[in-house]
Amino acid sequence: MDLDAVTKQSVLHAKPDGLILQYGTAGFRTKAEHLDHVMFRMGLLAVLRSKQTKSTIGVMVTASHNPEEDNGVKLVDPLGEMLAASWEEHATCLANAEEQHLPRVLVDISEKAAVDLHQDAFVVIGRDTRPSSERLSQSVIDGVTVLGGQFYDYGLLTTPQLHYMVFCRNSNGQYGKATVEGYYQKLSSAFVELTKQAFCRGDDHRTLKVDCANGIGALKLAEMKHYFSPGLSVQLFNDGTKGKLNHLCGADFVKSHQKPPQGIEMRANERCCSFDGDADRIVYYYHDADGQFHLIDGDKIATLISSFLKELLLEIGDGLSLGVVQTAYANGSSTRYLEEVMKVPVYCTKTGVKHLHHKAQEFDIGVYFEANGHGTVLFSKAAETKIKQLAKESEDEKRKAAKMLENIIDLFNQTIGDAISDMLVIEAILALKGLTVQQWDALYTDLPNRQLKVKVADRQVISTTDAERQVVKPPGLQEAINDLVKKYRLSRAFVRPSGTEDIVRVYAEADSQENTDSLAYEVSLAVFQLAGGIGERPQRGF
Ligand code: 16G
Ligand code: MG
Repeated sequence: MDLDAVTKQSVLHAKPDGLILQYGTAGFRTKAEHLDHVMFRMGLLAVLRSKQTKSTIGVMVTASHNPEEDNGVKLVDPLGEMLAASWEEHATCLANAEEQHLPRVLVDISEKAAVDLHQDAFVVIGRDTRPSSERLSQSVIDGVTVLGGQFYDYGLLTTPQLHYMVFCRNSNGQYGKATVEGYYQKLSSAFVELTKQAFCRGDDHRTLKVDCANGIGALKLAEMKHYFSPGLSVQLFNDGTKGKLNHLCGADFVKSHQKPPQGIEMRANERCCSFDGDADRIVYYYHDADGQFHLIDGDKIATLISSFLKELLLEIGDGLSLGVVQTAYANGSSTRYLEEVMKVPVYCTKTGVKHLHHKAQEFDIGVYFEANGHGTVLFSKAAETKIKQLAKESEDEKRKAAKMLENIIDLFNQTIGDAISDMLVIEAILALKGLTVQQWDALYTDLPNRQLKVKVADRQVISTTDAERQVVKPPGLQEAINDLVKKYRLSRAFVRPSGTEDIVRVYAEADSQENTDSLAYEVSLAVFQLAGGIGERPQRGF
C-alpha cells in the first residue's frame, strides 16, 4: 500500500469535520454533498476486500428510494451478496476516520482481516441516475486506483444488475455473461421459454403498466423490452424524461401511502406495478370498477410465487423443501394463508435483505420477500442439480414441471431482489395460470395496517428480540404494548428503531382500520412516554 499516495489523494476527498456515518442495512446513505470522502474510502475498502477474497468486488452508487438529493454506496461481496457483517464495521471505521488517521485505519483493517496485500484487486462499479452519481462514482474510482486496484465502470446499472455482474465474474461466467446484454439474454430467454404455452393461447394478460420512479429501471426496461416475447408488452411511465426521481412515485411511495403514483394512467382493473429508484423493489396494484385502489405488496407476491412453486414441486414429487421468509411487517393474513391454507413453513427474520437472504439459504427452495416488495427466490445447488436432472430424464408431466422450474431458476436473480426479474416471474405465472390481477388479489384479504414514526432523543434506547417482534428495552414498553394489543381483535403491534432514519417505527394491525389507527396511536404514545420522545406528542387521527 502506498500510504503517502493515499494521504495525498485523500486531501482531494476531504471528510467534513465531525461527520459520523454508519454502514447500515442499505450501506451509507445521506445527502449527496456529504458523501465524496465516503465514496473515495469505499473505493479503498473495495480493493482490500477484493485482495482478501481474491475475487471481484462490486461498488454500487445509489440511494434507492430516497429523495433525488441524497445518495449512498454499498459494497457487493463475491457471490453477489451483501457485504459481510465484519466488513460493515471496517467500512464504518474507515468512513469516519479523521484525515490524519486514515493510513493507520487502512493498516489496521488489513491486519485484522489478514489481507494479502500482494494479491491483485478488481472492482466493478455501477450507479443510478441521480445527478450526483457520476461524480461520486468517479471518487470511488480514485480510491480504487490509488491503492493499485483494477476496475471496470459499468456506468448506469440497476442495483440487481451490478450484483449479477459480480456473481458472473466470480463464477467464471457460469452464472451468466457479465454484460448488460448477457443479463437481458439470460432473463428474457428463460421468460420466453417459460411462457411459450401460455402466450400461444392468446389471452388478455399482455399489457403491463410500469411506474419506473423516474429512475434507472426506466432506462434498463426500455433497452430490454424488445427481448420479451411478443406475449408481453410493457408500457413505461415516470421514465425520467420529466419528473423527479422517487417524487410522488415509485414502489416506496405506493406502498407507504397506499395510493397510486402520479404520472400513470390507470383504467379499471388494469395491472400496474412500480419499481423503486434502483429497481430492486416491486409492488403491483390496480383500481377496481368502483375506483377503489388495491395494493398487491411483497407478501402477496411471495404467496403467488410460492403457490406456483409448490404445485410444480408436487408434480416432480422429489421431496425438495420449500420455505417462505418474511419480516414482522408481513401482513398477518399473508402469514396465516401461507401456513394454514398452503401449508408452507414460514419464518420471520429481522428487517433488511441480508437477514431474509441468509434464512432463505437454509431451504432447497427459499422464497423471501419483505412487504415493501424486496425479494427473490433462492435455489440451493443440490435443488438445481436435481431439477436439471429431472428435466432431462423423467417421464412427461414430471419433466414438464422440472423444465419450468429450470426456467424459473434462470429467471430469478439469485443474488438479491430484482424488480425486473420478479416482474417477469409474476407475469409468467399469471399468464400460465390464466389469473387476472383481481383473482390474484383475492387469495386473501389484508388486515388493515398502519405504520407511524416517533421521534425520540436516542433511538438506540430501544432494543428488540424475536425478529424485532418484542421489545427488551426500555423496561415496561413491551408490557404496555401487550396491554394495548389485548384491547382489539386480530391485533398485533411492534416497534423498532429504524436502520435508515433517525426515528422509531411503529407497526399495528387489527380487524378494522379504525381499531388499527387507534392501536397505532396508542403504541406511539407509549413509545413517546417510555422511550424518551422529543418534539410534538403523537396525535390521534391521521
Ligand atoms: C433498507 C433495506 C430494506 C429494509 C429497509 C428498512 C436492504 C438492501 N435494504 O432499505 O430491506 O426494508 O432498509 O428500513 O437491505 P428501516 O430500517 O428504516 O425501517
Ligand atoms: Mg432499492
